[in-house]
Amino acid sequence: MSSYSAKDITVLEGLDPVRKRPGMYIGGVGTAGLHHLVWEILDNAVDEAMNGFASSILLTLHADGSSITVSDDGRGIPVDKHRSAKKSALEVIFTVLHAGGKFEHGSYKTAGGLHGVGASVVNALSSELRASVKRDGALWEIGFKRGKPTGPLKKAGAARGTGTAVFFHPDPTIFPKIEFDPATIRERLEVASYIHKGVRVTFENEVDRSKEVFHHEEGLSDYLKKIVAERGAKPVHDMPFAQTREGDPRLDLVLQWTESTDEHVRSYVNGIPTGSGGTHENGLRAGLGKAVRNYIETHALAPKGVTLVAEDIREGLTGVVSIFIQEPQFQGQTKDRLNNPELTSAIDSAVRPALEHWLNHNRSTAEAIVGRAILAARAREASRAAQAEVTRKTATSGRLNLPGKLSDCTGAGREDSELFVVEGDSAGGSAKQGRDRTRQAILPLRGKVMNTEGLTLAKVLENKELADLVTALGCGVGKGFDLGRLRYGRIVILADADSDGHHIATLLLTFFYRHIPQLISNGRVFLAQPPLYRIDIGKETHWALDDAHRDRLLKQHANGRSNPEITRFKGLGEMMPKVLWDTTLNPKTRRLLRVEIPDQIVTDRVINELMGKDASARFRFIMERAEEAQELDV
Ligand code: 28G
Repeated sequence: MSSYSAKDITVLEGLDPVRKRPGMYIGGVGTAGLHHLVWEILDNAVDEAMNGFASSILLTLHADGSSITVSDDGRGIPVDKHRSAKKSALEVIFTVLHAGGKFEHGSYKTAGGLHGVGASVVNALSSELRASVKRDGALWEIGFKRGKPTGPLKKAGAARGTGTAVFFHPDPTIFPKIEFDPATIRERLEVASYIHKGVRVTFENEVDRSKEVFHHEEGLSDYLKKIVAERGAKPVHDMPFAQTREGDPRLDLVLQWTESTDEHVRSYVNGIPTGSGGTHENGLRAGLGKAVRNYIETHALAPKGVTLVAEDIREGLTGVVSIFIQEPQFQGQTKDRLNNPELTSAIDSAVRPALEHWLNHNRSTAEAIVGRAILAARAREASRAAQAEVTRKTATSGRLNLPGKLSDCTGAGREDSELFVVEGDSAGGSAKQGRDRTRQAILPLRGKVMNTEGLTLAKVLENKELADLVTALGCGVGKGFDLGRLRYGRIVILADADSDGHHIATLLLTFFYRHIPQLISNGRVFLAQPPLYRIDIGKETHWALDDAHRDRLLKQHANGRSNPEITRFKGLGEMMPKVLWDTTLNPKTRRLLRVEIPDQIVTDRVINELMGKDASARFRFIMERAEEAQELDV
């Protein structure tokens, strides 16, 4: 028996473990896991560009919406035979799992934690994958099915230039739903073109036959311009602060203060968005705060009568920070928060002196920034006084202040209680009679809900329906939001199953998303699913959510003896309270959809773009994203 150490076993492995436990490698087999496959292949192409060997990357989403080709014009994966193995380097890269081994020394991996094992993981989880390489004047090809080669590496002809192309189709026996999201892919490609300046990144979408090229010579500075313009924010100084630092951590940072009242800094680690921040963002905030404070102190600019808090200094701040590190540790449910403790002080001490130096050399800009912070502090003090006044009024009049049309629940603690926001009085009536009054409250909306996209909070609250909703919720809005004061555990939107109902649901969701996003991110907003059809077959009754569901039920339950009787509900209002309870309200039998925001930036853009367009497209967008929560038993 030959002797080998444990190290040899763990370094090289076949792909069976990947197929057995895909979640260990890509986080799960849902939508996020599916897209992880794309990022892994894309990252390899980006690495080749980052190391200076490729200048163009092309990603094609094929017409089926479920297969992808990525190509780059880099050196091409080596095709020569491995010394020890009988396989080519190319085949090794796609069939051997490099478990935890440091793959390529001296160059950063862009992937979050896979260390270049990406290609083999994608191959293992693909029903089909084809790799082709142009190198040394020839085109080389090899194909795989579920990670196993379907034949040897073959020379397929002559070729000019060099590069790698990878086609793959995820395995339907592993992924329950294989449908790539063009908006998500597009966003990732665009961001890559900013983070890796000069690289030409093309997105070819064969589903809608569109094509976009992303190419930015100025990198993050171009990205910042775009974000500032997109948000309609007015800068308070012309030249943004820009800092680049090579080494470990490699840092790329741009900052600009604007008149906007919120703070908007996007962060990336090894090209991966960290939407929930983490230690790098903490370091940035610390360094930035100290730099501005030092400047204020050195130049005796401290205001009288107010004290600046950290948030005042960052109000209106818009920026992008991209770092590259060797061993990123991601945490959180969606793995979008960085948790490398050493990064906080590393970023802090890199940013502070550079920003302080910049402030001291751009005195008028520095004064504009300080002036902006002082203004923020004064506004904060003024609004706190106003808020205190409102709170006092609410406290003295107590529940009398609740909207008259709210049918509140009578018992149950907050976590067990639910607020159903219902369109129209007659639907509200059915819901009021059908509900469990101890734990379910009903708020009927009478007038039309307004489209709040792009409106200020003050304008929004002029709308009676939304103002009533805010009062019923109790948690406040905008900066005055306080989850602790929320009066219900869940907020459920109950709208008709038709296109008008979808429209209203979308308007309500836009309001939540833009003005009380914390309710969504805390997982408290849901969509009820009232049936659209009642189907009676013999003694059995079934409920269908939509046309497709109706057709499926008819097929499933057709028995040849009795003719199915189908009733289409015109609206919730004509549903008997008992029926509404059985199908939609009863926690034991209903199914709620939890509204989620998997990707803040993509959601932001799509809501913004779709708000001017037809409601059904918007509703589809939201439903597609809500679907994943269907399994949750709520
Ligand atoms: C199109 C989709 C994704 C890639 C390359 C190029 C090389 C490479 C890739 O080598 C193996 C291990 C360390 C050298 C490297 C070519 C050196 C010389 C490469 C990609 C060999 C990996 N010539 N391009 N891998 N290394 N593009 N795009 O995957 O020792 S992967």
